[in-house]
Formats: sequence, C-alpha cells, structure tokens
Amino acid sequence: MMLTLYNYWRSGTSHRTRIALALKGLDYTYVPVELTAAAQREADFLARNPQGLVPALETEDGETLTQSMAIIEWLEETHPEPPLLPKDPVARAKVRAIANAVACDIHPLGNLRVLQYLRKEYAQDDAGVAEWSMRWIKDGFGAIEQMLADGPGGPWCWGKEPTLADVCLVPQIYAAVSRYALDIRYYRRLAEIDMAAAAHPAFQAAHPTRQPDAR
Ligand SMILES: N[C@@H](CCC(=O)N[C@@H](CS)C(=O)NCC(=O)O)C(=O)O
Repeated sequence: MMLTLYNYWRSGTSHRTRIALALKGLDYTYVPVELTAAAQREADFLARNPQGLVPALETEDGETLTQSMAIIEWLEETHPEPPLLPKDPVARAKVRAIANAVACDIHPLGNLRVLQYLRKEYAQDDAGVAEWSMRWIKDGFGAIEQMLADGPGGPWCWGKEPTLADVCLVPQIYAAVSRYALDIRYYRRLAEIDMAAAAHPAFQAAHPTRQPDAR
C-alpha cells in the first residue's frame, strides 16, 4: 500500500505537506478534498479527521495522520534523509520558530472557516476579508524577515538547503501573492526564498497549480 494524501490544491497546509513529501522523495496517491464544496465536513472525511480540515495522510499501515506539522514530523522521523532540520539544537529551535510563526500565528487567521465566519457573522465583504488577512500576513512576514536576519543567510531560510521553515513559508508566500497580490519584493529575504523555491524540483512538484484538482 502507498501513502495517500487527502488534500486540496490551494490549501497552504496541504501545500506544505506536499513539499515535505517531495523533498523526501516519496510517492503518494493524491485524493482531492473539494473545500469549496465543503467536502471536508462530510461524514466520510470527518471519519478520517474529526477536525474537518485537510490534510490527512494515510500511511502504508493504514494509519491516518492529521495536522500538517505532525505529519511532517512523522515524515522526518520515518524518512530522516534529507533532513528538514539543522543539527545544532539552537539552529533547530530557530528554524522551528520560523515554521511556527507561519503555522501557528499567520495561517490559522486566514483559514477558510475563519474567513467564512467573518463574512457571515461579521458581515465583511471581499475587501474586509482581504484587509483582515493582509493584516496578519504583513505582521508575520515583517517579523519573519527580521528572524531570518538572525540566521546564516540564503538562499533558503536557514542557509544552503531547504528546511522546515521553507516548507511552511513558501506556501504562505504563495497564498499572499496569489490571493491578495502582495508584492513580495518588499521583503528582500522572502523574495529570495520564493525564487529558490521556484527553481527547486520538489517545490515545483508540490505547487498548487501543478495538482490534479487545480483550476
Ligand atoms: N493546523 C492544521 C490546520 C489545517 C487547516 O486549516 N486546513 C485548511 C486548509 S489550509 C482547511 O481544511 N480548511 C477547511 C475549512 O476551513 O473548512 C494543520 O496544520 O493541518
């Protein structure tokens, strides 16, 4: 049995999981979960993930894993090469901090269900929703640009190889640019990382527009 990834082309958490799978050189079966049709809240998907969120990864042993960061850690533990974290404990903590700045502090505030709630319960239109999203993206990107200045330099977040920080950051950049037309050149290091990703086969393979359910 192969790995099976339940995911959606444009979802940032799906995108980050696909990048990790591609960096590890792992093949998987791609099962689309159509978020715009609320397929993530249907019984068959809820049986895989009671949270009703993508991604979910079914392992070769038939276990279902949820939460992208837990899935990526599992991949790192079961397929250590190439590593997604540096060896030095302080560097590992710094890389994880950048990854978490995206995964815990930016991404959840721009998630579909949050934006749907803003529209429905707080009567926000497209402009209001975009302003909300950009508020948290810019706040996070500004801080990450400074966190990166503390590191060994590019072209990736933490030196010459992609790490967990890039796995999380690149999809967030994609979302900001494609959905809200953010000019990423405003963030010098983020623009450099985005360029490195555009030229890297694993990041290319994981790109939203390359997925079977993309439109
Ligand atoms: N912390 C979770 C978040 C998962 C998540 O928010 N997934 C989004 C797509 S990026 C989703 O399924 N949204 C559906 C919805 O909001 O109804 C993870 O990292 O896996």
